[in-house]
Amino acid sequence: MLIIGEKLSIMSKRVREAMTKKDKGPIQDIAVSQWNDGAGMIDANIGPAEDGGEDLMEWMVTTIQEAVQLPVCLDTTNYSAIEAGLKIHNNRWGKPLINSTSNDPDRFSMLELASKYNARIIGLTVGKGGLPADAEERAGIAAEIMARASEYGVQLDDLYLDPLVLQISTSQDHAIKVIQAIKMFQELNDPPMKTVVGLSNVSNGCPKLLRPVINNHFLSLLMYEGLTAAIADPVEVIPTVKTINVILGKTLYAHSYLEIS
Ligand code: THG
Repeated sequence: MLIIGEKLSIMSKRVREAMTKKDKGPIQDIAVSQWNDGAGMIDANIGPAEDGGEDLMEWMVTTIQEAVQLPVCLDTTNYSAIEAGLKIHNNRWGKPLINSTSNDPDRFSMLELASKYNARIIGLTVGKGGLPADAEERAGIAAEIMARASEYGVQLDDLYLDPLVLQISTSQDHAIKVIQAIKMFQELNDPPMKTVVGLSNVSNGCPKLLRPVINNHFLSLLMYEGLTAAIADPVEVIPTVKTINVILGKTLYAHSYLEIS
């Protein structure tokens, strides 16, 4: 299970201020703690970044990789900001992950970048219009994204399918459909397709005390269905990841299993 640290996000005030001031300290502190807590990749969510997106993503990737030996997930809709990040990404710690392409024609060109820079890429199973109604519709969109990835020269092994997690407080019926979609996506190819979710989306808008409870139980169900990766807070989810890996027989039980990385 790959945990992509979610905390370097424009949604956080501390991160937003550090990005504005180009203050490396807080960015590197957060990157290092996520690494120590078990993240295998760091999400750099700079928002739409319509002005100065290239400089900002270049600065984020450099700042993060000065502090941690991990690949970066480039999280923005800004094409040129993604390209700027890919150009300076240090692939020694693993291939970068473009976040994301989808069935929206405006996002097809992200596949061009994945092919050109030998990057991995997330395929969000949404189109330009409304959200898919059920798991079958998500799988249909996933198949279209897979076909398009192949046309652009992106290997299916580098594509991570994302069903798009919605908040349970307003879209309760979507949670079970996301779990079903994770199972269905894998069946679209042999070897199975890789999958990813933005885990904390599920508990957005819920009381602070409930959020980790909902996030962790949702993650358990998704792991049971074979989820490959989650954008999440590593300090919050790593005990669940380790425990589910023991229960599913992916790691050998030891009394000290929570302490073993
Ligand atoms: N799929 C893909 N990418 C994504 C998402 C997805 N990127 C963004 C998002 N969803 C995943 N990242 C986050 C990051 C933070 C939070 C939720 C999802 C979050 N943060 C708290 C908040 O805003 O209240 C705490 C912020 C803070 O540190 O103060 O909930 O689905 N492909």
